[in-house]
Amino acid sequence: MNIKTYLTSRQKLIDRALDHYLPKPNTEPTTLHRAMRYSLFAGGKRLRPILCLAAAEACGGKISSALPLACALECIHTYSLVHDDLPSMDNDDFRRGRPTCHKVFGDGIAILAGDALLTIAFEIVSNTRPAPRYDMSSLLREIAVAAGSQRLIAGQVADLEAEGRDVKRHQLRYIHEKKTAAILTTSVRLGTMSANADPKKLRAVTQFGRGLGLAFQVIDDILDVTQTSEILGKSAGKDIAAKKATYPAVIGLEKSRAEAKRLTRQAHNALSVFHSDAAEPLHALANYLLEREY
Ligand code: GRG
Repeated sequence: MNIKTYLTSRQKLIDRALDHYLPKPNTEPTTLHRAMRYSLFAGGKRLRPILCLAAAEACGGKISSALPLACALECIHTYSLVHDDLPSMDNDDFRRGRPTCHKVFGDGIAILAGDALLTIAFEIVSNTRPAPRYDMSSLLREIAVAAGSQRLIAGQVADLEAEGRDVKRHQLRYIHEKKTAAILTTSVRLGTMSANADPKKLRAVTQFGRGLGLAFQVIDDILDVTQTSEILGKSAGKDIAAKKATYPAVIGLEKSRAEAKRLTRQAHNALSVFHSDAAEPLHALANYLLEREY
């Protein structure tokens, strides 16, 4: 399969659906809706929703059943970026190739746009028609737990608290699991749940998501030191400047690359329960993420 063509067609599908779910820019309060759309349609890779759809595909599900869940994941991810960029967090001026939300709309509106993106995610999930094995409350719980105080936010807390400290490898793994791998794992799990897959397949994609999510963050850490801001579309070299806990800082660049490859191999292996054709997009996505340049 041609992964570039696949990604472009999925991105278009997701963007159309997001445009449908988001209030129009002229809906009151217009500043808020413009700020939400500014960050959401700033050209993100749409990885989490694409993974959600690919997992649904691997389990023989319908794209249309997974689409609301995929959109909800992108809203939660974008909210986390908007809040992460705030002066009181990572204080970033540049994201997805343009000035950050608070730079354009001010801190107050950026905070509220993030809040509204998080909230609308749950409204969008309510458009899903659940499959027999996984009812609405299990879908809501899945997404709430992943975004909540013991996963995404726990990762952000640990990340903030680790700044400037001497961080051990197991602490770094904890941050990556919570901050990055949890949402990526939930992305493939929700796609799988939308396809009414059996518990064996759900366990397999959970393992896949963990390996892929951890590899993704190791690569993200590597790119921060090896790429330019222009290519990344966000400020490069910030991790070192902010004395962030990263893989290259803790184990060095070469060992970090080897670790990303090992985790990606683990992710591939987790998919052995699937028919190889059905899981081809998931395999291709894992390879693409390992080789990515931004
Ligand atoms: C503020 C609650 C809260 C959480 C913040 C997601 C996060 C936690 C912080 C963002 C900073 C960061 C480096 C997080 C790790 C996840 C990550 C690598 C995000 C970037 O994801 P991409 O590369 O971005 O998929 P695009 O813009 O392409 O969607």
